[in-house]
This record gives sequence, structure tokens and C-alpha cells, in this order.
Amino acid sequence: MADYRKMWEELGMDLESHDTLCAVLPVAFGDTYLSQENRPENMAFYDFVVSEIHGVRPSELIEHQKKGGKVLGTFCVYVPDEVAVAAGAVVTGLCGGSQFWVPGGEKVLPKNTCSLIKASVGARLDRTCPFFRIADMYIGETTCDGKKKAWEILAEDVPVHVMDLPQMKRPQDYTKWADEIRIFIGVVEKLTGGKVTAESLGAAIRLINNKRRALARVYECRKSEVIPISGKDGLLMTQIAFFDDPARCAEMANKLADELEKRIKDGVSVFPKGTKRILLTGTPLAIPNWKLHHLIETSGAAVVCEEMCTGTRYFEHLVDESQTTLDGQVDALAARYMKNNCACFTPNTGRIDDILRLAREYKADGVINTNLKFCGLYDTESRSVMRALKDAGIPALNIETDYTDTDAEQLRTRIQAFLELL
Ligand code: BJ8
Repeated sequence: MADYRKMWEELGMDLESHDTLCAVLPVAFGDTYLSQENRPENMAFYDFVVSEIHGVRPSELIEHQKKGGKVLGTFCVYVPDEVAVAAGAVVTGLCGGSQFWVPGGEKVLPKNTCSLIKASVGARLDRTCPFFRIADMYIGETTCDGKKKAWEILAEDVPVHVMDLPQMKRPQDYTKWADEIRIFIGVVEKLTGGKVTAESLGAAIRLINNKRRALARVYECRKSEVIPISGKDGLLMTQIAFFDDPARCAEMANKLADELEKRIKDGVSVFPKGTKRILLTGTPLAIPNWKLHHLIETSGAAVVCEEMCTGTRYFEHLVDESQTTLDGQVDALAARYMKNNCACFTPNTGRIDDILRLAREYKADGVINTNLKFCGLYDTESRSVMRALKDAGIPALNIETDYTDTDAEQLRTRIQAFLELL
């Protein structure tokens, strides 16, 4: 890895503690990823990004700041990147996916908070992640109680703007979300000194739509009987999409899709014929959380789709590109983002419709519903998800877990028993 110590030092990071993370991540990645056979050649880009995860992209963000640009950090797929891009800012995802950061979060949050929130707060307060140091402002949202309270704690240390997400889908909720997007435009304009115009927002909408189209092409390939890419690699592409430059993200995903389409034509699969196909649904899997995919795929099955924010929810549905006024574009953004189906909405039957549709489209033999321990929303929704799957005759397994590895072998036993039933 190139030497980024000076950059980390200038970011005010805790270098000693960060060294520990730098020592374990390559080992975890090697064990989980590099042990796979016959990976698509175009995964080399994603492997490189991981090998320099706290170096290469952070230095690009710092370059942007040196030129007077701003960086926004986000935690949820309801926050529209397009607005920030239109004002000349760069967006980076910030959700923490490693147990390494959890104890730091537990210093200020109740233990019974989900690992994603604890890791995100810990990464900031312990100063062990460059992305959390670089972002000029965090954009939070009112999705779950844990996050709402976490913004208050983070706001003591870094500027935070919170978007008030409606939790129902009535006409007035669409209007409300459009109004929140208008407020967000004002906040971003103030921060960047840039202006969001119909022209710049139109260009940003096309840019982010192109990224969605490219990610969708890769997922389309995962529907094939010939499985040209492992679930682990598909997940990695999506996880990195949250951090990467959107144009490069689209370019690399399109290259990967070209290769996968060719593999399908040539009958090149990364799994033996007859491998059971799993759809995973539930709470997001922030990088480097590869635990479930690894357990499933080393137990003889393939993950073919993720109905998650780190999955289909990130790229399904495009923003209407035909709007030419700022008002029309904001309404189009609100309409697209409100199509996401998160368990923080009531009712959230759209998610169940999505799971059943995706299970069909991706020819899943079974569904694994997973929720992060202490996420009351997804845990409660598990009941209706499992019931709908049962009614549809789709075998399903419900798993609750966190970022630790202590339950890995127990989970493996349950997953293997489930796979035997398929
Ligand atoms: S749209 S899933 S990214 S909120 S797992 S922090 S809900 S206690 S992450 Fe999410 Fe947006 Fe919804 Fe997606 Fe809270 Fe649950 Fe933790 Fe969660």
C-alpha cells in the first residue's frame, strides 16, 4: 500500500489504533475474497480499492477540498446525492460495517443499539476512519430512533444536517419529502457557495441515473441460470459504489457487466450447476461486513440478490429525467426516493411485494431474512416477511446477528440445515 500516514496524521486520526485496523482488514479480505476461484477479471478494480480503502479515495476527496470543494457524508439511501452533486459537492457513504468501531460507539450509546450505528459513531469519535474525518458535513435522516439520537451526539463534533423523512406514503408525505429536499438544497448551497440550478440538477440526475443503470446491469446478470459472479463480489461492488466517484462507478460496473454478459454467453459460472440460489433481505451490509455472504457461499449456496439498501434498493427506480424546472426535478427526486421500502415506513407492504418479486426474478430457491441485533424495525417486520414467504411457498430462514464473529459457527450450522431443506 502507498504511504498515507502523513495524510492520516493531518486528518487528526489516531494512528496507533488505526494501524490495528489496517493490520486486520487485508487478512479478512484475503480469507473472504481472494480465496474464491475464477473471479471476474474486472473485480481487480474493486480489490485494489479495498487494498487502499483508507488511502486512494480519501486522497481524491482531499484534493477536491483543496480546490475549495466540499464533501458530504451520508448514512441512508433516502438522502438524494443528486442535490449535493448539483452544488459541486462530493458525497461519500459513511455507514460503519466493522466490529472494530463498535466499542467506540458503546462509550456514548446504549449497548442495545444496532452495530451499524455504534460503528458509525465509534469511527468518528475514535478518529480511526479517514472518511469520517474528511466529510465537511454529515447528512442524517429521521429513519430510526437510534440514528436520530446518534445525530445529536455526532453534532457535538461535526456539523450535521438532519432530513426529516416521512414514515408513511400518503400524498402529503411526498410533498413533505419534496419540501425537505428543497431545504437540503438551501443547506448545500450555503455550505458550498454553489448554486443548484435546473441545469446542474438535471446533469446530476442523469449522472446518478447512469450509475444506477450500470449497477442494475450487473444485478441483471445475477438472474441468469449461469451464475457469472459470486454474491460476495456482487456485494463488494455495491458497497464500494457508496464511496466512489459516480461516473467511475458506472464505468467500472459497466465493464464488469460486459464481462459477466460474456461469461453467461460462454456458460462460465462460478458455482457448480445446481447450486442453490439465495435471496438475502433485511438490514444493510456496510463494508466490510461480508459475514453472511461468506457463511452462505462457503456452505455450498450462492447469494444471487440482496433486497437491501446495499443491494437492489440502491439502484432500482430511476429519477424522471424529463423535468426541466427545478420544482419539477425536486418532485421527481421525491417520487423516486419515496419508492424505497424501508422498515421505518408504516405500512411497508411494498418491501414484501419486492421480496416476492425479486425471489421470482432471481429464481431464488430460498430467502434468508437478516436483521442486525437491536434493530427493532426490521426485527418486528420479520414476522410479516416470514409469513408472506411461507404463504408464497418460498422456504425462508430468519437470522439475527451483529458484527462479531462469535455466532459464526452457530449460524453456519443453521444455514447448512436450511440449505439441506431446499
Ligand atoms: S433506508 S435500512 S439505509 S434507514 S439497522 S440504523 S434502521 S436500527 S440502516 Fe437504513 Fe436508510 Fe432504512 Fe436503508 Fe436503524 Fe435498523 Fe440500525 Fe438501520
